[in-house]
Amino acid sequence: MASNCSKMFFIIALVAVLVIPSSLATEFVVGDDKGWGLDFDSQGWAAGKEFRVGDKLVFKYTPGVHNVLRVNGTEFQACEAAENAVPLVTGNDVITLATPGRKWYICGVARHCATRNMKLNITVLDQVASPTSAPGPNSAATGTSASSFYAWILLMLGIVAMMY
Ligand SMILES: [Cu+2]
Repeated sequence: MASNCSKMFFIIALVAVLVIPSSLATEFVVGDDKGWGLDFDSQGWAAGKEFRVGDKLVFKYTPGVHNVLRVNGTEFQACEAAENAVPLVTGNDVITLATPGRKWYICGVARHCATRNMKLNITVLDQVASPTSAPGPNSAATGTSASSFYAWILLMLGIVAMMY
C-alpha cells in the first residue's frame, strides 16, 4: 500500500517536472511557416502576439542565406549592427526572451534589412503575476497556466487520496 502510494507521488512529480516548463513558456517561430526571410512582414507577424519573459523566439532560415543579429534601437533604425556583433547563423536560432522591454533583431546579410525588410522589433512584457502565488523574486512559476497547473495537481492528489 505504502509503496503504491509513493509510486503514485513519484509519477505526479515526474509529470510536474515535464509539464511546468512547457506550460509557462511560449515558443514563437518568427514568420511562422514562412520563417525568417526576405520581405518579412514584421508588423503583421507580431500583431496580436504577446511576448513575455521566458518565451522563446525561433528564427528559421537556410543557413548562409540569412542570419540574426541582436541590435539596439539606433542600430535597428540604421540597419547596421555594431562591428563586434556576433550573428546567429545556425538557421534554427532560438533566443530566450530573458528581460522585459524592446528587443530588436535584423538580418546582417547583404542589405536584407534595409531593402527587404528583414527586421523585427518586439516588446517583451513581464511574466503574468499569479494572484495565488506569493510575489517575490523567487516565484518563478507564475501565470495563469501555472495556477491551472496547480489546480490540476491538487485534483490528482485528491484522486490519489480517494484511492488509498
Ligand atoms: Cu537575410
